[in-house]
Amino acid sequence: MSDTNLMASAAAPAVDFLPLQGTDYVEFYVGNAKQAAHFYKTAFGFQSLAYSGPETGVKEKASYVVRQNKLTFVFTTPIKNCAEIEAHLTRHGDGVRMLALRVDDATDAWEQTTRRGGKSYMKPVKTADAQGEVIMSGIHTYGDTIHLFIERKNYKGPFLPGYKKWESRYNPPGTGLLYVDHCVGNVGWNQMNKWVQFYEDVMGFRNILSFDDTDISTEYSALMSKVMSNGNGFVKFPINEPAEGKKKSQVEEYLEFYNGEGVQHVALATHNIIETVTALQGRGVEFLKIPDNYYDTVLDRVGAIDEDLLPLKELGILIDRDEEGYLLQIFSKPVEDRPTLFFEIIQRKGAKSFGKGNFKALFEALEREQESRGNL
Ligand code: TYF
Ligand code: FE
Repeated sequence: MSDTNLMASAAAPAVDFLPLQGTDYVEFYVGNAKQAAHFYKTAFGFQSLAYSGPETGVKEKASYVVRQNKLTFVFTTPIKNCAEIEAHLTRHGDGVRMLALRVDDATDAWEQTTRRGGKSYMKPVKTADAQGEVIMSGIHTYGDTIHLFIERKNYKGPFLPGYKKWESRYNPPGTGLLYVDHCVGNVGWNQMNKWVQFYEDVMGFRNILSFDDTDISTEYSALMSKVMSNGNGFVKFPINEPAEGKKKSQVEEYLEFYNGEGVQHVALATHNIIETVTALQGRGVEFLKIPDNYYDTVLDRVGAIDEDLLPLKELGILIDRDEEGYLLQIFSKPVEDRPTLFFEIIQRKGAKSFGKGNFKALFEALEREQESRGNL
């Protein structure tokens, strides 16, 4: 990973055939949506937004929608005769099923992507209620993960037709989480370039950064990674694949326990990482522990920063710098019992990169966790 290449000038299609307005929502398939929604309200500071289930005429599944600023999470669980979700749960445990992207025209998004080889998950479908109409379509990506295209410009309801507003008397305060910065996919051995090609050809993304398998990967958790970005940079999908190293790759551990490819981490942006992580830790969110000596030399590497070093050290927040500025980031432990999905909290102060300078400290911390699970 000593060979990071900024490729801001990489050829992009002349016309963006898939204009994206950002991440609309992330939908998780879980074993118990009622409890998952409670956890994300309590621990992460989301607010109740909408609900769909038997009480709204949907018999086979229940979905709870929570929101914090521009972040919307949906937790869906099977109730009865719901083979698709049951199969997903049996195979993967709790995990991300849908990365839903906001578009102006979901019919065009589906036509553009399926014409270029995208495999359809859902043809454009219009749903409506008294609050207006929504058009949704979708295609498959890596593993069992789906990209939905959501056109909601003619909709005023709380979430989607079929959902009712979820009024709750339990409204814990927010933690300053703002929006999805990026979503990382773990793919199988030698599959990274196939998926890079998919994002380029089918979705019109370009490769803006690459981390390759060099000296560091022989000492620490080995992986290769390429960051894919859409035209306006609102949607960024790094793709990891495992690499041979001295020890079992963290990506390999994920693939084993998720039983295949899937979303590894979702990075959530904040404007004040010290306040956000203080709140999250106070509510029981667990983060990877970075050794204190990281902070002895970090300012020699990144130079002056606006924040005091002491709170960053106490919280375990990592710092990195690129040509355009710096960033602050921290990684949660896996949020379920399988060592699969985790969250990153990130505050960008100009930097557009992903924290390459922290990979050594981060991967050592990840390895200690892997070792504690007996999976190294
Ligand atoms: O998204 C990224 O690229 C960074 C770094 O398993 C990273 O957050 C890369 C691989 C990984 C964990 C973090
Ligand atoms: Fe990340």
